[in-house]
Amino acid sequence: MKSKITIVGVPMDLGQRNPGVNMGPNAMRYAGVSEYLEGLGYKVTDYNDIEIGKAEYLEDPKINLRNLKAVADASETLGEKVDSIVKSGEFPLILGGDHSVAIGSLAGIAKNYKKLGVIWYDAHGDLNTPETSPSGNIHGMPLAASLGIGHPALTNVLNYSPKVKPENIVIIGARDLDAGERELIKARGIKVYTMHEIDRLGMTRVIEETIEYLKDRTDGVHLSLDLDGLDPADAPGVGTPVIGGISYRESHLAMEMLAEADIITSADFVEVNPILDERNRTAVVAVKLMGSLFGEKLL
Ligand code: HAR
Ligand code: MN
Ligand code: MN
Ligand code: MN
Repeated sequence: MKSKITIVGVPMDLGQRNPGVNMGPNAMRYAGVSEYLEGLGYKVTDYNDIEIGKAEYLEDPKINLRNLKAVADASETLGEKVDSIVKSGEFPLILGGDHSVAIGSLAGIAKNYKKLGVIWYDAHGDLNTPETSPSGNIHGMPLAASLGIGHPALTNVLNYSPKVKPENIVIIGARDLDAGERELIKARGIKVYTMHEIDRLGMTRVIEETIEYLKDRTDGVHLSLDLDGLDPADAPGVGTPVIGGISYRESHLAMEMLAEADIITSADFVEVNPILDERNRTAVVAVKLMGSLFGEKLL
């Protein structure tokens, strides 16, 4: 793991409809993210928040993409910032914001890796396109966009596409997939550990297999952790909770195993919504998971 971490806050709420997720970065700051990671021996710089445009009053009814321009613009800004962080030899730690922020994260990161791996820790696949999306919400589309599938304003951030190949992706925690997403997973052969596999194999084996799968075929691995991958009992402050999720203990173990394997080269933690939360618990959970990811030992 790199010894320097640069935090970028992305107060993005335009990829979905619940107010409050724009306050996610500050919720994680109040949960002590910088101090905690410094306590683990890292040099932490908080770049503060990138600027987000305004919601659109008039939507184009022909395209099923809410706030396309503002989301695409923020993705370009974030992509450039993240690219410069990677080029300075620092670990980019992006705090969301709704999951549409991963479009910009991956745009900046993937420029620096020929074979970037992605672990998508999420209740959802985020593999929708304007054609398949039931909501028009862009936070349901970032993984598809990063594969080069969807509207050009989202697939071509930083003027290249795709950011990641289907065989270099592992989705963990899926339990709410739309019909078009299931088709895409099958057609492209994306590796998915749904809750069914997590129950049957246990998180230990799921992460062992994930590491084994990604280790040799990739030259860097981005962890995109959507807090709704966890069960709402452990992470209630999210906009689209789905029961039957991954526990805090399992997630904590997953992060420790990834730390031990030392394969993660960048990360985003997204969908923390303090308005929907209970006493900032979900932000605290996010920060604790970051501690484990960055190698915290109990003894
Ligand atoms: N699949 C649904 C849609 O496209 C719900 C997506 C919810 N997405 C997130 N990110 N919270 O995982 O609208
Ligand atoms: Mn997501
Ligand atoms: Mn999700
Ligand atoms: Mn532990």
